[in-house]
Amino acid sequence: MKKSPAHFPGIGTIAYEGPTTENPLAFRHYNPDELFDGKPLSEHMRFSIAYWHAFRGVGSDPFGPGTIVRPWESGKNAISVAKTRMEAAFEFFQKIRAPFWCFHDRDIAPEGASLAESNKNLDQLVAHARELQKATGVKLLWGTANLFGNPRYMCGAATNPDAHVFAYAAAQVKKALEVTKELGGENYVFWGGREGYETLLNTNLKREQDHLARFMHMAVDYAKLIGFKGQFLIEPKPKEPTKHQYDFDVASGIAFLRTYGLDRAFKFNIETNHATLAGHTFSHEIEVAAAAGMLGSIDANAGDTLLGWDTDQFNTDARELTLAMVSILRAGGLGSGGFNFDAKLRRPSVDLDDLFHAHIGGFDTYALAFKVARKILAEGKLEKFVADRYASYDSGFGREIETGRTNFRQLEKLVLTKLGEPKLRSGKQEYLENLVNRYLT
Ligand code: XLS
Ligand code: NI
Ligand code: NI
Repeated sequence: MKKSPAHFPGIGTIAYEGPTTENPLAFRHYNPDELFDGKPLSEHMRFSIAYWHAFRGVGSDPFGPGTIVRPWESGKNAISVAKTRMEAAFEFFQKIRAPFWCFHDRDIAPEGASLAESNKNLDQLVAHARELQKATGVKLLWGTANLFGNPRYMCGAATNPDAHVFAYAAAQVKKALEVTKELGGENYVFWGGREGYETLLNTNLKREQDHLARFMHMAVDYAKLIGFKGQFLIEPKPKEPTKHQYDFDVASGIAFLRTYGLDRAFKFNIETNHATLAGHTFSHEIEVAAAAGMLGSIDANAGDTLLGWDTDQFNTDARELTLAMVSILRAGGLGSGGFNFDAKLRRPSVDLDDLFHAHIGGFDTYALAFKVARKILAEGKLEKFVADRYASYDSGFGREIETGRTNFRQLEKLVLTKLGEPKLRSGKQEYLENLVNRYLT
C-alpha cells in the first residue's frame, strides 16, 4: 500500500502523561499499557471509534448544512475519496490509540444506483479496510447496515408494510454480515433505525413486530450458514427517528426476544443517550441487561438533560460513568463487547484537533471511572450495604421464599404467631450518596 501523507499533521500519537499534565493533547487517566489484574487497560476498555460520527459527521442539523470540512473529502471520484477518508480514519485510530472501530455499510462506501453496484463499491472499501486493519492492528468491534438513511426505508426496513422493502433490507444485511465476518468483526449490531411507527392509524403493530422477528431469525440463520461467530446485539432506543421505536429499551427488548425465541442469540448494545431518552439512567439499562445475562456492549456517549433528543455528546460525567462501571464490572465486564464512542462533535467544533480533544475526554473519563469503580468494589462498602439490606432472605423463612419452599398460608401463620409488625429499616440513600462522592473527590 502506498504511504499516505499525514492527515492530522502536527498531532502525534497521544501519550499518557498522568493527571497533573498541562498538555491538552495527552491522556491524564487512560494509560493503555497499565496492567489491571495482569491485563492492560486497553484490553479492559476495548475502546472503539464510530466511523459515522468521526468520519462522516459534518455538523449538519435541520437548520443548516455541515460546518465541518475535512481536507480529505475533496475529489470527484467517490470511491477514491472514500479510500482516502478511510486512510485518515486509520491514522486517527492509531494516534488516539483506539484498538477497535465500528461502521455501517454505507459509512465506508457510497451507495450505488443498484444493490449490485452498492455491493461492488462496498467490496472495494472492505478490501481497503482489510489492508489497513492488517497494517495497523486495529480491529473491528462491530459492523452493521444502514437501514434508515435511504428514502426506501422511510417506513422502516424489516417492519416496512411493503414486503419488497423487507426483501431489499434482507439482501443488505446478508451482505453486511458477510463483510463483518470478512473483517473479523466481533459483534453485529441491530439498531432499530426506522423500525417503529409514526401513527397507529396506518400501522399493524402485531404484523410489524412479527416481521421484525422473522428478519432477526433469518439473520441468525445466515450467520450460522456462513460461519459468522460474532455476537448479535440489539441497540434499544425509544424514539427518534420514529415517534415510537419497537426496541424501546432493554426490558422491552428482552420481552421481544423471548416472545420470538431469539433470546439465546442476542445480547444488548446499550447507549447512554438512548437510556436517558427512555426515561432511564444508563446504570438502569446496564443492570436490566446484566440481570438477564444479556449485557453485550456499550455505545459510549451522553445526552443533554435539557434536550429531548439524541445529542450524542462525548461523556465527561465521571459520576455517571463511575456508577455505570460499577454495574458493568460487577456483571463481569463486556466480554466480546467494548466501549464504542457513538458520539459527535458539536456543530461549531470545526477544527481537526477537536476530534482528538473529544475522544481524549471520553477515553479519560471512562478510564477514571474504571479505576474508581474498581476501588469502590474492592473496598466493598457499597456491596456490603446492599448485601446486608437483603440478608433476611439468606436464611430461615426468607430463604424459603427465595427457593419456593413456602406459601401464603405459612407466611400468614408466621406473621400472626411470631413475626408481628416489621421494623422500619432506613434505605440510607443520603449516606450512600455521600459515600460515593468520597470516591470522586
Ligand atoms: C443511532 C444509533 C446508531 C447505532 C448504529 O441513534 O446510536 O448510531 O449505534 O446504527
Ligand atoms: Ni448507537
Ligand atoms: Ni444514538
